[in-house]
Amino acid sequence: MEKIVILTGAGISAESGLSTFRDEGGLWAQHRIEDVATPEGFARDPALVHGFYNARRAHAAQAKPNAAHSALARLQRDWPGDVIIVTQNVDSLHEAGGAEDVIHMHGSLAGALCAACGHRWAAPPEMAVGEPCPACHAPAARPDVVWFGEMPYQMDVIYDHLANARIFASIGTSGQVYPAAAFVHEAIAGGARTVELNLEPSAGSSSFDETILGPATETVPRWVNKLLGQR
Ligand code: BV8
Repeated sequence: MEKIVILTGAGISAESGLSTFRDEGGLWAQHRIEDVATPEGFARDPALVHGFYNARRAHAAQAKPNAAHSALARLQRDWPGDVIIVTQNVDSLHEAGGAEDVIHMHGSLAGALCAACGHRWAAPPEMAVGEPCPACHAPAARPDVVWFGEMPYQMDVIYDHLANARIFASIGTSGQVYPAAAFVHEAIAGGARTVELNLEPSAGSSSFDETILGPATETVPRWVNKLLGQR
């Protein structure tokens, strides 16, 4: 049966009250990427970076999944084939909305990682500089997120899904960060039909067969109904 692969970005969580990166007043308007989303920035000022992620972890903990998150969970449940959700987001709203096996290619606020031994554990609400790793006790704990210049997670699994997708949908992403921004080309190479659902055209809109503009809480449930009704 047809496999659907869905890439999501910050725009799908915008209506849950979480800031996007590049919209007006977004996260990158408040902080320089180099300072808070690179390994060099973390080495230079770990307190600033922990503060940045502690604030986002607190906001994400208060946020509720919206109609777009739950519509994708419904698609996963009711579509006769596989529905793979790959998210660039580090919040857990897809899971809170009922989605399963979500691939967090840029990591997650819920995770902590030891930069010394690679051990992973559930992140506390607040992480502090020099926090010891529960496994090797080195003061090397960091948020388990993928910074610029670092390898996104599960890329081989993602490329395999893209090669076998019949439908590829990109939801709520500006298409400016790689390798995620190139997934549409992988999907096209595999013969998929491609659709973009976004508030405004993204950097990669011209590559898609179809672009559906509007807020995700309106466009995603309508798109899911069409797919399920159409079946
Ligand atoms: C890599 C961390 C090698 C977690 C993030 C030069 C030097 C060094 C590197 C590079 C370089 N040039 C290119 C690169 C690669 C670099 C890159 O792409 N840079 C860009 C800036 C040019 N990428 C990397 O370094 C990546 N690693 O390349 O490793 C490699 C290569 C190939 C294969 C394997 C390995 C690592 C990238 C990950 C960086 N980490 N975040 C965190 O803090 O969250 S990136 C950050 O941007 C988030 O992860 C976010 O998900 C991502 C993309 O942003 P969006 O989700 O798209 O959000 P944005 O605000 O941009 O857009 C929101 C969209 O939603 C808008 O279009 C808006 O219209 C829409 N919207 C708003 N409201 C709504 C809505 N849509 C619908 N409804 C609404 N209501």
